[in-house]
Amino acid sequence: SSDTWCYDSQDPKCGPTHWKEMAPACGGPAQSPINIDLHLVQRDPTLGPFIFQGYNSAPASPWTLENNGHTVVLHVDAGPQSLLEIRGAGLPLPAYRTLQLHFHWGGPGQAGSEHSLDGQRRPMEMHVVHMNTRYQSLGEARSHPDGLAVLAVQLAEQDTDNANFSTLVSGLKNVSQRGASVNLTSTFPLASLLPGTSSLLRYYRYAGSLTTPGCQPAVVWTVFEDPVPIGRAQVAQFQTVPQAGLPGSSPTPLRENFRPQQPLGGRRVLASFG
Ligand code: 1SD
Ligand code: ZN
Repeated sequence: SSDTWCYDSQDPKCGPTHWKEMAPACGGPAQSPINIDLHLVQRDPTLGPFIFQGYNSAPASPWTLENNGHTVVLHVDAGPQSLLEIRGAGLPLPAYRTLQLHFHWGGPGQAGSEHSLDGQRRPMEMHVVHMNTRYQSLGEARSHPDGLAVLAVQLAEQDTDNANFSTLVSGLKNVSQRGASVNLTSTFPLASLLPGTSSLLRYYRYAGSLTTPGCQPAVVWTVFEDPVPIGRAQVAQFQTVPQAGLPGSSPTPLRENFRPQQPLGGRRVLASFG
């Protein structure tokens, strides 16, 4: 694809302040990401536990990792027969099918999460993207406020590697071109990348948008309270993934691929606990 947008706020043409010129919704209401001010969140006792379907088993064949020039995407969707779904947790009916997960990160010594809790940014954030099963396509889902559900997981840096990310991180060296994709060398359950799947999992909930153009206000956001650890060296591996480079030019690393935080406006952020 030939996307015309970028994350570089210094760029006179493609940076986040220009996104609304290409995609008007980026300048509209209910945008993401946001800071979650813990003093302003409201406990909602109707926000029950998630039901994770298929998250505890490894898939029959390995998933595919892709460099799309803006992030690395792990495609986990096996089509309408997919057994990966989420429901419950106050999500609109009937259920949401898991499509892909991808990451946002910073640069050396710089936090790259999109959401923050009381202003605390983390080194990385993982998004697990789901589509409401009542819609036939991603395009259709993007035009409805209940079209997508994204689970946002804060990744916290630790000294030692998190073995649950090893397969994915070792795939990064094989997606060194924009558009490159590779099958991972082994399988693992999606639950191994989450802060948990128990009924005690704490989360925040608000209505927002895609954090990339077209920025459609189509996302039921879940931000988990607990981070998942990732190794310092693993974070550094993400920061070596090359960005969209023109053939023949030396590629620059893809870094700081997070959108600036957006105004909350009149929105409420709900908490499943408290
Ligand atoms: O940035 C992603 C984008 O790549 C795509 O996955 C989209 C869903 O169609 O979601 C956004 S995000 O809001 O999850 N960052
Ligand atoms: Zn994202």
